[in-house]
Amino acid sequence: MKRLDTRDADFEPAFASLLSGREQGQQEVAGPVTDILDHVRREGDTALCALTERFDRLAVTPEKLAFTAEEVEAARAQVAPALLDALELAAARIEAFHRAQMPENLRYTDDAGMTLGLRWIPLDAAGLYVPGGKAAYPSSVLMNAIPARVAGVKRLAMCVPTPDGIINPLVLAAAHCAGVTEIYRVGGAQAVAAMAYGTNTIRPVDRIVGPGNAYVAEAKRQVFGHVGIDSIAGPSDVVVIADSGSDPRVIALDLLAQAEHDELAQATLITPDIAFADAVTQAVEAELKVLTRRAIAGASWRDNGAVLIARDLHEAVELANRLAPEHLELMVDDPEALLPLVRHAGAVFLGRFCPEAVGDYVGGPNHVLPTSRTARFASGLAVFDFMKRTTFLSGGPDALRRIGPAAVALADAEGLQAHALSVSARLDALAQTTPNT
Ligand code: HSO
Ligand code: ZN
Repeated sequence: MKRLDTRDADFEPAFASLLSGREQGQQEVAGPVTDILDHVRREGDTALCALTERFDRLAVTPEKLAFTAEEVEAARAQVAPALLDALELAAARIEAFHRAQMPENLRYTDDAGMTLGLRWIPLDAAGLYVPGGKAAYPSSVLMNAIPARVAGVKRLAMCVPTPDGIINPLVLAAAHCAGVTEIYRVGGAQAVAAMAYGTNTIRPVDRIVGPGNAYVAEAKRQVFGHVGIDSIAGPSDVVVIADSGSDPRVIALDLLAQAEHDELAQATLITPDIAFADAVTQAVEAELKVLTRRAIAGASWRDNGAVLIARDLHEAVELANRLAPEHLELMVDDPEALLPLVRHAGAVFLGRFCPEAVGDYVGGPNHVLPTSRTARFASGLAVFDFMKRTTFLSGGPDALRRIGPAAVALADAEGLQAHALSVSARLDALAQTTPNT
């Protein structure tokens, strides 16, 4: 854990090195991923089955790639009713928030007489990647699938690896809850290839979303352009701004909630109170003795944790803006007063009773958020990610007379004669007729 104080003479260089450590690193897997993509492109389902046998140790035929409705039902039956209720509550709240953000179409007529607008149109098909193994979060299935449904995407395909044939039943229950019916037991770069290029069994989609390991991330990068992708997720991070009005143990748990995600996760406390910083640091150490994921959380805190002492809460927010965190907690008396000062954060959690973990599961806003300081220019997953805009322009003779000559002038200047003529030929035809103004 790094501890820095803005009053120290060497604060700036130390903070700069903290910032640069939080930019996204890349693993070198481009070559093997290209091979896998080519293999699936050439051989379709045969490649998918062979690669699934190789990487997931699962012998499977093309007919068995998809989960049947019975298999999904059987998985649901294994899940405790209280957990199904929790999924339903989460799903309903996520759906409500995403419905509320649906964008409006635009249409207006300007003073030249042109009617202009844009229409939001859902994608035809989206693909959702769900990791297997330790990173398989049922909550992320909801967070990725529900915005697509709300946006109006007609077809949603989901791929999830089943190493040794094992699937987390809660992942299938979450898919069911989010209305996903097309689910394949395929993972890794081969799943991304199938969704991007299509096979006999898995029809291609238009955009692929969802987190994955380095191979999945690289595969998404390589298919980008052929299909759309979401942002590539780096390690999860949180910045907690807190003062001594909070219980140090509670703040320590907020930091550890991030740290327990993985060793690379970054948890940062910013506080104006040195004694409080000490108390939180002690509480973190105490909790690290008892948490079940203490090995992961401990490594994360040791290697990537930070405590920053600021002069006051305003300076604390300024530091948070420079960190551009994925999550920002404002654990102070008047968080609303700080909110307008926040410029770079994926999601902000206001008040002592609103920890990030609420937003991770049941708040409503998406928990797929910009990592690795990309909150400087990126936003969390939303219905917009499953929609695109088509603009339209409509104008009659009068409008063409008003704005057409400028188009001709610009076309001439660009040396594009057909462009100029396409407008001027119409203007010439209009000149033969009497204007109806
Ligand atoms: N904090 C993670 C989301 C998550 N937490 C899933 C628990 N499950 C990234 O925002
Ligand atoms: Zn989390």
